[in-house]
Amino acid sequence: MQLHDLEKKFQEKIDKEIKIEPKDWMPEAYRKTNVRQISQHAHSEIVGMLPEGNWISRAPSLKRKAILIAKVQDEAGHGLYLYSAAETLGTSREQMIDDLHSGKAKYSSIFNYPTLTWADMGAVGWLVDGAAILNQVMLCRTSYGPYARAMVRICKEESFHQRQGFESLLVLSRGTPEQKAMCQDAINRWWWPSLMMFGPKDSESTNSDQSMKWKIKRKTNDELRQSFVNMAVEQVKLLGMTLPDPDLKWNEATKNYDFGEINWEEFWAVVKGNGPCNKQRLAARNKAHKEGAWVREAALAYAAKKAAREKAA
Ligand code: FAQ
Repeated sequence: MQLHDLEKKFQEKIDKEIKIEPKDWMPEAYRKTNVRQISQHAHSEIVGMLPEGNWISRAPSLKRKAILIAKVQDEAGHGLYLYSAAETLGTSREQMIDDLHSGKAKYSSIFNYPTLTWADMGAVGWLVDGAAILNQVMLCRTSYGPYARAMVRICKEESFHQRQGFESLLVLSRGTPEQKAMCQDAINRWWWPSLMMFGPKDSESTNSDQSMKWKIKRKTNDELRQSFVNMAVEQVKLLGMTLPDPDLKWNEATKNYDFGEINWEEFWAVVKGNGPCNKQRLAARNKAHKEGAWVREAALAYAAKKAAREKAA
C-alpha cells in the first residue's frame, strides 16, 4: 500500500474511534508525538514525587504522613505505567530516563516550584492534582490504546489525591489565624503555576492542532484551563479563601469566569530550565539514579541466575 493510502486508513480508524495499538501501522510523527507526550508525562510523575517527598518527614500527624506516603507512592506507580506505555512505541526506558537526566526531555513546569509550608501539601493536592485530573480524564479517551488504558487507573488515584488535598486545606482554613494565613499563602503561590500546567495559549501551542486531529488530545489547552478556573472559583468559596486574581469575574455571555493574564515569560523561563527549583530537581533525580544502580544490577544478576537455573533444569 502507498504511504498516502496508509495515512488515509489510519485517519479513518481514528475518526471511527478505533484505538491504535502498538503493532498497528502509524505515521512516524504520530509515534513521535506520543513518545514525546507520554514520556514527558511519565517524567512529570516521577519528578513530581520530589516536592511532596520533601514533607513526608515533617507531616503534622501519623495520619497525614501515611496519606502523603501513599500519594507519593502512587505517583511512582503512575510514572511506571506511563514509561511502559511509551516503551510499546519502541523507545527504551533507559533512553527516556537518560533524556530526563541530561535535561533534554521536558517535564511539567509545576514541579519546579518549592513546597515551603505544610499547607503546600494541601494546595498541591487540590490545585495541581485538580489540574492534572482535568487534563487526564480526557486522556482516558486518547487514541493510543496503551496510553488510554494506563490513564484509567491513574485518574482513579488522582481523584483521591485531589480530595485529600482539599480536605487538608479545609482543616487549615478552619484552624488558628496562623493556619488560615498559611492556607491562603499556599493558594496564592500555587494558583498561577497551576494555570500554567495546561501549557501555552492555543494560539501558541505548536502541537495542539495535529494532536487534536489524531485525537491524542481531546480538548485544547485553553478549554481545559477554563474548566479548571470555573471549578476552582466555586471550590475556593468552601474554604473561605480567595484566588489571587483581581480580574476574576463571571461572564454571563460566555458562562465562564474571565481571568487575568498569565505571566508567560515566567512560564517559558521555567520550561527552559530556569525556574526556582529546576537544577535541584534534576540533581536529585540524577543522584537517586546513581545511588540505585546497585539495585538494578542486583535484579539483573538475579534474573540471569534464575534463567540459567531454569535452562539447566
Ligand atoms: N510544562 O504544543 P503544546 C501530574 C511544552 S502530571 C513544561 O501545547 P502539548 C500528576 C510542550 O511539551 C502533570 N512544558 O504541547 C502529579 C511543548 O514542547 P515540545 C503532567 C510544557 O504536548 C500531581 C511546548 O511546551 N501532565 O501533575 C508545559 O500539545 C501531583 C508547546 O506546548 C501531563 O503531562 C508545561 N506545563 O500540550 C504528580 C499530561 N506545557 O514537547 C505529582 C499529558 C507545554 O514540543 C504530584 N500531557 N509544554 O518540546 C499533555 O496533555 C500535554 O503534553 C500538555 C501540553 C497539555 C501538557
